[in-house]
Amino acid sequence: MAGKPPQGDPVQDAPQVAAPKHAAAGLPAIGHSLRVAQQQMGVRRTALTLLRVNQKEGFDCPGCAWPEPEHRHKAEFCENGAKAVAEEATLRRVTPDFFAAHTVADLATRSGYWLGQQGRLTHPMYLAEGAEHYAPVSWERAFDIIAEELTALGSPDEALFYTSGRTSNEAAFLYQLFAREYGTNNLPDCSNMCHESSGSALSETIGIGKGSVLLEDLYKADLIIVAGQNPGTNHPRMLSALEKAKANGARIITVNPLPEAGMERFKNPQTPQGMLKGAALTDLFLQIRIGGDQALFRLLNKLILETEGAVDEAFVSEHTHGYEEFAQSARAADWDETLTATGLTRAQIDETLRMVLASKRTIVCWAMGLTQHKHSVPTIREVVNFLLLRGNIGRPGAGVCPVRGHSNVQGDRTMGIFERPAPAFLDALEREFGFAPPREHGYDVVRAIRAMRDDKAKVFFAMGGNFVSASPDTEVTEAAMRRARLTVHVSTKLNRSHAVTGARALILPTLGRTERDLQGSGEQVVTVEDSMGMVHASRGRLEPASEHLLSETAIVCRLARRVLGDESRTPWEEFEKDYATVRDRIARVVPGFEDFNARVAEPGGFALPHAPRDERRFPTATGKANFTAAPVEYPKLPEGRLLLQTLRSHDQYNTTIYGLDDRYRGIKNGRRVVLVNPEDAHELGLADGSYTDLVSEWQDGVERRAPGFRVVHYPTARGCAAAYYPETNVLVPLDATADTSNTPASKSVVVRLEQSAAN
Ligand SMILES: Nc1nc2c(c(=O)[nH]1)N[C@H]1C(S)=C(S)[C@@H](COP(=O)(O)OP(=O)(O)OC[C@H]3O[C@@H](n4cnc5c(=O)[nH]c(N)nc54)[C@H](O)[C@@H]3O)O[C@H]1N2
Ligand SMILES: Nc1nc2c(c(=O)[nH]1)N[C@H]1C(S)=C(S)[C@@H](COP(=O)(O)OP(=O)(O)OC[C@H]3O[C@@H](n4cnc5c(=O)[nH]c(N)nc54)[C@H](O)[C@@H]3O)O[C@H]1N2
Ligand SMILES: [Mo]
Repeated sequence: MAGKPPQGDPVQDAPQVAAPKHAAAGLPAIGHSLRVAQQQMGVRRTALTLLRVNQKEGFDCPGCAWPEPEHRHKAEFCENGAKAVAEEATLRRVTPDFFAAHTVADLATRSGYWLGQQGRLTHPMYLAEGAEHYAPVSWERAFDIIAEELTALGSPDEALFYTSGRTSNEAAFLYQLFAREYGTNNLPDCSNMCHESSGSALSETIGIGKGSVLLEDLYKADLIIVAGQNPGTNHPRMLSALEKAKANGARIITVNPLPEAGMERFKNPQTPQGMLKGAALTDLFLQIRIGGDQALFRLLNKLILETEGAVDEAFVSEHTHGYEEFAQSARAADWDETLTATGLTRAQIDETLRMVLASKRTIVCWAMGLTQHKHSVPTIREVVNFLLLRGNIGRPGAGVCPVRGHSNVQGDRTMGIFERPAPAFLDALEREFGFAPPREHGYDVVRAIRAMRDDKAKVFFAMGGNFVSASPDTEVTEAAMRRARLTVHVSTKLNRSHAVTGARALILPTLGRTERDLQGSGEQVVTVEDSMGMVHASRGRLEPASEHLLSETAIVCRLARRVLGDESRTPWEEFEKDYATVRDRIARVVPGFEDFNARVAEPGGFALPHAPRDERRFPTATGKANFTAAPVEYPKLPEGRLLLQTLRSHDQYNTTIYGLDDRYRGIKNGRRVVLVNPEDAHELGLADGSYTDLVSEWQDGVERRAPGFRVVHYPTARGCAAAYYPETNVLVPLDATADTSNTPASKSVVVRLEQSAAN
């Protein structure tokens, strides 16, 4: 029953294109996921594993951060959740023999797809300085090597501790504790590339960087605006929630440069009715130009201000600050400029306004389409202005809903994975653990890359993720990584970051969510926090992929003991033995986790407090919810250029490529495609099916080129183009980031399309 071996590499990238679909999920989704799962796991394991996803006694799906509904179907089924599980529970293995057969140089020529398809890592592996192959190494020796390099540094700030968002609360808490006891706040994380703009905008305006709605709120809303998000692929379980909201009378506006199948029609695989016909989700589709959202919300705000009785005066006067200045800027919004920025019509905006005014309870959901632009923070602040105006925060059925990506990315932040920790958090650590944590801010992702490039950081340690492929400006990032003395990756699967290394490198293989975690005190559970601030337990059931794996928690504890030695008074050994003792400490350090062990033992877990949601209290500098005013920005393109967004296909999880299809968009068997509006393509002389290079233009004058993309005529907004990440990360300049949040502007890359030399 072993999984089928992967295909050879180079992967044949030969895209075939058909018309895009207008509905998501349904029977094809089930068939598709079962096929992928059985290739990886065989039939029996597929059945056993998929039944445990997101059940109260099971493990948290390692897919997205969408919350679990109260009444779960037998299997809270989701095609892409099933694929995420299959990738982890695969029966394929990457053993020391594999590394003996492949040099690191060879691995660096392979596609990310091929690397990931090789299976689970089984042994700690070490690449010695000057060596061509990774060789097996004992855990003790691995920790010695890390300790040697960390001790040799001129300052703890020359080390970087990256985190990807699958790490459990327990492991994350200990990891940041270790980094700070060692002496640095250099804790960059995937959030820096993801929802950092949401965190920045929300902390400043409502006083907490998290969403203010629970799942029940969606069911109570009159109007849900989904802006810059493709839930059909990236948060498929959200479609069931939207379906239920609609059944309860909600209306839905979708704001997106692309018509995404999931938002058009959802065929719920849990119900017979859904299977056959499905439910239309979107009532109004606003096909916006990339980066036009701030202008759109600004004009809506002006129109609300101009409508008699539309503003919730009582809420504004009691709970907000900065109204006058904001209102002045909103009144200056210009129709013509907005129509240019958004590409929308007057009629569409009038219709939007009617729906907005008809709603007493409005929610705005968003994801990467709003967060990865230069002006993302002011854009999200404008969304907050929009909601504050009509009192849509802190009442049932209303609020802000940034939909997170990685399954525990929100929890990791709550646990202190942050390069700019709040002083109160550090004070609590100091009280609890009796050491003086560093106070100076650390590096985020972009600054970490610069630090390696400039030889200011020399040890790179990653708790999960695939840093070189996920980060912008691939060539710059890879060159920076190669300058490091030591790169270490705690990983489940092989990826490109294992092949682009510092002088020395380590791969530390770890348990996944689906696997049994046995420690001194017995079987352990871990905890996670979803996108709506619900904390619950996750218990793995499968036998670990190899007997040589350590849990992330155990890796941190052993590393900390080895590096910090007797200087640390933290009971690392006890923590490793019994994760409940870690939760006791979290309960004393992180607000909202009081009585953590008891509360997380309850089926379904508990909700973290959220002052704006729970009591309309806004813990900001002014003590109120802050209206903000900023100039309207939107991308302005030079003649003959397009604005490229880099996004996900249906067959990938970030840099993990499940397959070469993007079913809903009608693309098969290839990823090097660029979607272009047919009229733009006509003007630029780009025939459908022709091949082009994408060349990014940025003020530094450096030419960044991604060669050989098949042109697909596609109904995206005018002036816009789309292509997949991570193949296009080479085009995103390191310095092209969002103001304030410093998130790479991966959704607005100015490109010109040049005929490919090869064709
Ligand atoms: N299966 C699967 N699930 C995932 C992931 C995955 O890779 N695969 N990744 C996880 C992670 S880490 C994250 S962060 C989320 C990502 O979830 P999404 O944010 O849905 O992911 P993207 O593919 O980046 O899609 C961005 C969407 O925004 C739209 N968009 C782009 N620019 C603009 C704009 O300027 N304005 C507006 N209004 N819309 C715009 C795009 O057309 C697209 O629909 O998903 C998580 N879940
Ligand atoms: N151009 C462009 N770039 C982007 C984005 C974009 O939209 N466009 N999106 C950005 C976003 S939103 C994000 S979140 C980042 C993602 O950045 P990362 O989180 O760094 O990348 P992933 O691809 O999610 O990481 C995959 C790797 O994680 C490891 N892994 C999986 N599960 C586990 C586990 O349980 N434990 C451990 N230790 N390791 C595990 C596996 O080895 C796998 O190869 O990328 C960002 N980069
Ligand atoms: Mo993300």
